[in-house]
Amino acid sequence: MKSDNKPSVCVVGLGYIGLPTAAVIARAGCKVLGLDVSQKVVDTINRGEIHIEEVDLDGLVQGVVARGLLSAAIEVAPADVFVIAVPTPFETNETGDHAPDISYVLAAGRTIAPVLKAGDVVILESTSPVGTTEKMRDMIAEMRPDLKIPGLTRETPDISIAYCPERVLPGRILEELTNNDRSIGGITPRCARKALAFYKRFVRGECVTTDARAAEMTKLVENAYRDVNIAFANELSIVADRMGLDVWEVIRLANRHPRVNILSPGPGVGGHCIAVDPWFIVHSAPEETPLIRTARGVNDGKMHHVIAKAEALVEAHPDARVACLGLAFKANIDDFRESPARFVASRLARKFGNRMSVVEPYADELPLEFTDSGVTHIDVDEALETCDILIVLVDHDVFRVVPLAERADKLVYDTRGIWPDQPRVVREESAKLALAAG
Ligand code: SAJ
Repeated sequence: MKSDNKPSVCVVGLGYIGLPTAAVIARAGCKVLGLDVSQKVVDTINRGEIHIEEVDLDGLVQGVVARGLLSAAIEVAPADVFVIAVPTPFETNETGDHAPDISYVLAAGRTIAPVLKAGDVVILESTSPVGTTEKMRDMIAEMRPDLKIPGLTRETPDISIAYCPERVLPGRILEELTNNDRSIGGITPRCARKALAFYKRFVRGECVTTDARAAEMTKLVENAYRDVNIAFANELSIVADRMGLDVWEVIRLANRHPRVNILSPGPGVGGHCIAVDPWFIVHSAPEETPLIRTARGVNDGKMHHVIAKAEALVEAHPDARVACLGLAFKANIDDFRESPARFVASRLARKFGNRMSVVEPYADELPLEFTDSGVTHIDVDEALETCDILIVLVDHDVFRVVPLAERADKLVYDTRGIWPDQPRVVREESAKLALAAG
């Protein structure tokens, strides 16, 4: 370690988590090398620019690159601390089983193993199935028989290995990286202590130490908790529709109970975490997870439910122009990956392309699947002027603030409940009546 006591850091993977993490560590004064497999990403960052959208990240990266604290490369170099933030996707096989793919984590381990030296700390941040940190440890042990490895030696190990998941919300990453509490799971208690000392340099939230397996499970549990609770809200929305009730009103009232906090229904659950991580638990304990598995099914099923309902509505109004509001996976962000809104809109586009438009203020152009569909990309003003049916798929603030006067005469299918005062709103069974009347 250098004399100023600030460790040099290597962050492996410069994506949605890795790049902000690298920038925040650099801001704390550590010299950071970011590794990425893409030369384009490396060049962009070395110019002080960024390849992802995140609030305030551009200015921060520009600053730390200009001060020489952050640089990017393809090739690994020695460092005191290694932080691995690579993707852990899942694969769906023919039987519908979702198996986690930890090959990127293991590849990252293989990349850094040759440059590890005594005193180094290796931290895995990627969301991972329980046992992944130990697998990475075993691989490093195999490649570096010269090093004493934690959990595999009776002596003081040469290196420390820990699992420390991030807990950040896209759109608030920089703030949450610094302020949220963190679980720090060491392969041994000593590893946890070493990792904690590192996080204390840039995390203001509380850092709670535990073992690696508990920390891995904690991360999965947090997202499964949310998935199950959103599934409850989504199921309620379908039940309420069938009974001719306004689900938003019911939830608002129920949430006045001091111990009830129902989440919001929507067109399904998107993003790269909440719809993915529960499968990691199901895969590890298939017999013991009927609730978590069912919740996934309910949330995915909600997308198809919304498609069917929107199709019925549009088909019943053959002369109407239709606008789908939003493609992002949630409000006020420009992330369209794994988005239920995008899935619903693209399905509708296949059927109604020529009389359909999409409003997505966070996109410069529509995604590829809309090419040749006939769908036009318009702004909210044009949608209000030219469309008769509005299908609200994302609760962007720019949609939320549209006053009643500008939409009172529209037929609205509001999957996010952003316009409680809307008179001509389409509900489940009552939809048929509204359609008949409309
Ligand atoms: N959603 C609903 N109803 C709700 C809340 C969310 O339908 O009441 C939908 C959203 O529209 C979106 C999806 O769920 O499609 C997920 O959105 P989100 O904002 O709940 O979560 P993410 O995926 O952006 O981030 C989550 C966070 N986890 C938790 O809140 C437990 C974040 O803290 C994690 O760091 C992140 O996953 C991750 O990386 O794991």
